[in-house]
Amino acid sequence: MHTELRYGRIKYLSFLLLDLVCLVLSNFASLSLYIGSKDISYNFIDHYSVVIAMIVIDVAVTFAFSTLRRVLRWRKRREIYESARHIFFCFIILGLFLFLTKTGAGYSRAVVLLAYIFDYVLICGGRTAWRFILSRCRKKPDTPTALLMTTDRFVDEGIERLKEINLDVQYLFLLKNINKKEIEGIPVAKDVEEVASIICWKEIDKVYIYGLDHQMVPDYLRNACKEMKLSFDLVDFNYRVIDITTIRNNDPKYGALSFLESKRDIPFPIRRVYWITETEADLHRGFHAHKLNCQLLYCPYGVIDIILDDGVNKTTVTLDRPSKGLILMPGLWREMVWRQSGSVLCVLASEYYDASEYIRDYDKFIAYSKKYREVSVKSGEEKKRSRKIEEVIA
Ligand code: T46
Repeated sequence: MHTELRYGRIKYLSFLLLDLVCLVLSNFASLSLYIGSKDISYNFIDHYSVVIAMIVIDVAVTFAFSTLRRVLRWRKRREIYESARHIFFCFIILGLFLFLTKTGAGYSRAVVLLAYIFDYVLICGGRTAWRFILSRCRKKPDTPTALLMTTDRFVDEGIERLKEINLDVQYLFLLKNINKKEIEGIPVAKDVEEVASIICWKEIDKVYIYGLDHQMVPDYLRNACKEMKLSFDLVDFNYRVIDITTIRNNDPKYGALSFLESKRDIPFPIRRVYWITETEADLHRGFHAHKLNCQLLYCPYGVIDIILDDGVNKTTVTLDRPSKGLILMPGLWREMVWRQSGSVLCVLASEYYDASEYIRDYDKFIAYSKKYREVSVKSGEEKKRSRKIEEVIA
């Protein structure tokens, strides 16, 4: 849709002007028909007053019900409905005007009704034609433009990643607003309403969600994209090692305080927290992958190796300090090895416990990960998962 909205508010105004021209033309057409059929003289002073009233009512209804913003969306049936609703409101208000004013008392209701019927046909046809002309005039940009939604922890990485796949990030939206108006010269939307408005009015080809679980995408934004027929892609990583913010006092006897913040450090909703204690050295646990569960692992005491396997490559991350965290997205086989007795493993998880969401058979995992990679895109040196949000939800 937005290909036709690339002209932003200018296009909005051009549609408003088009509406008014259609309205005036319809009015004169209906009046000529009425006078011609009845062969009567007509008070044109009254007529002009009614035309002016119609224009004022039309503009007021347009703004009050955001009619243009609605009708500028793709879906034809929706536009037909929105236009009908708009005309219905105008007709009711004008009816009141005719009923309450002296000018209106002597004015023919038939002319008004006919004018609105003409107007409906004219604006539906006129808008389609104007859209067609605008889309023909549109100059395609060299690099597609994108709005990137992510957390402040992953914003720099996300911008880089999109550059790698030849996308120009024009706007940013961070899950938790950090009161920054821009990052690296890219404006940051302050809330979802602003994002929806950007999607609606600005030159955006795609919306990208970087490093977040799809559940973090607000419904409002999801619906706005859907309505604007804007593709909505998730680009995520398999895992990320993060530094957990840790505060130390000058006096070491006070120890250290580490913290994690939802929507800033944790890119998924937290539904479950669990921890593994009373362990002995060389304990091996895990041997499974998750289909849905996103996790953040950290070891507040001791040393634990996390061996990760994406079906092709294996890597080991050692959690050896409380300030080290490991974000795991679904689709990774893991094995945990306790390197020190008594080491504690803490996990923040995005899902409630559900045994059916685990893959505990390695052969099944290999088959699953192969399927998963089929929806991946080659980006930079490693493969990054990029999925349409509809695929994720399905
Ligand atoms: C993971 C690693 C890091 C529950 O009933 N509820 C729970 O929330 C959990 C986590 C487990 N359980 C039951 C299921 C098993 O009967 O506890 C038993 C042991 O679980 P599991 O063999 O899955 O434990 P680990 O150490 O292999 O894996 C656990 C988590 O299950 C897993 O999600 O990523 O820790």
